[in-house]
Amino acid sequence: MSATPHASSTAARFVSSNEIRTRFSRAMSEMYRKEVPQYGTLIDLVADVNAVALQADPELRQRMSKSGELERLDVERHGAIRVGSAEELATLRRLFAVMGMEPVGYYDLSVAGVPVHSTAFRPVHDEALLANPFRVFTSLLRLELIADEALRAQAAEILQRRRIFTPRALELIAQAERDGGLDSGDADTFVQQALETFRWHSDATVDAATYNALQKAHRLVADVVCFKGPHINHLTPRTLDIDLAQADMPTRGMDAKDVVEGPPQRACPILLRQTSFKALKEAVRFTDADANANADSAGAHTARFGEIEQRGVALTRKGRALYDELLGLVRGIDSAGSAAPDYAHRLQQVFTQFPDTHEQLRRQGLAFYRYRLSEQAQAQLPRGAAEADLEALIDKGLVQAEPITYEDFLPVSAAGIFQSNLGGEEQKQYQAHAAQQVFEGALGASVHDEIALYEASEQQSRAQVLALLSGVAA
Ligand code: OOG
Ligand code: NI
Repeated sequence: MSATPHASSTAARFVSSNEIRTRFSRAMSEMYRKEVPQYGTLIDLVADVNAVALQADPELRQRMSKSGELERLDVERHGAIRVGSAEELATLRRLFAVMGMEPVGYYDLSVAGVPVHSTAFRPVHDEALLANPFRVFTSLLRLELIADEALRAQAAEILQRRRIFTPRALELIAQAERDGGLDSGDADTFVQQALETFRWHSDATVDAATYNALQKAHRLVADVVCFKGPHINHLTPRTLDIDLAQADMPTRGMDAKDVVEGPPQRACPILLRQTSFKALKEAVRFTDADANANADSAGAHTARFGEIEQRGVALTRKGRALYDELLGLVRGIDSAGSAAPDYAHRLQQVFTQFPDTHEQLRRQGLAFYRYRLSEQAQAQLPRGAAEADLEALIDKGLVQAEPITYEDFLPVSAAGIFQSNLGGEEQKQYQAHAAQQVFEGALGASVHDEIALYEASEQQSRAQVLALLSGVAA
């Protein structure tokens, strides 16, 4: 792409995509706190838990302060939305691109009885993740999984009619694409306009009968189809102690989901652990509310909740295969999934088979690390003298390996979060089939392979360190 003279003369005035993402996530957080007051309570709880964790572990505080993480500890890590059509998904891709967020990963949730497939829009570069890691887990409804043909056609028709983006948001997306960015004023307008897409509307776009029929097909279908847009359904701050936060939720009046999703508590956290308070029942008004005052036209809908997460080291393909295998073993006991009464205990037991020191995780090629020169090496850089053997350099204390944080999601966990928040007990069964190409066709782009991103990060840091030590790089 060659920049037009116009674009290059205005480029200096553009704010960075990191800045737009930061403004957007802040605005989203404020909106959601107003919409769902219990989410504000969750934020307070997390702040208290994090303060306790930092106080108990001065080393952790120091490490986080040094890396710049402490400052951003209280910015939300992710949110989630669900859309209904290819066109909506493709436009979201363009909207998120303005904020430096690209589709990463493909998640097939039909395997877990949820008729969607998903990706996460997120920053992909290390500096951008550090600047603001905000990402949005985005699901596309799979209408083809609705068995009733007439209902499926009706849902498609309702979705075709709605417009989830404001005209001004669309203009600003096109402008950013054309010029290569937005200036500060336009960025503010963009954030404000983009926010409209994710706002809650208690007025449904359908009558009570239609809502009920779609709800019967799957509660998620009703959630996606019956409203003006893809309301943000949760936001997720980061906690430093998810078990403590989970235990505290009921004491603050929150109905916590039964189990923490993901791996068990460990000395070296891996991947992602998550839990949530269950979605609240909210009043909604159907289009026939007046005409039909005493029917169930003044209804209730369950969709919006609050979640917390704790992230650990990213796993290699080998590590991930071991994780999936062990998780499958625990969930397979009595085919109970996470519903078995002693689930947490069993999880802990089975995961004793997953090495739990960074040394082992790294040497066995189970997890990803970022290599850097140690302070000792920086002080007396032994250039030219180094061997290319990274392990020897680590043993000598010249190179340090830091865990690379997992920035993505887990399909089984995501399904657990969905299920506990749909407000129903019924389990649907779908013929599981991943359809990444279909999803990418709808998206209008391919998704990044998340593991390849971590591989590249690790590889780059390794090459950099070796180059520095052998005097190749300045
Ligand atoms: C998304 C649920 C998945 C996560 O953190 O795994 C998710 C949804 O409920 O729309 O956000
Ligand atoms: Ni989530």
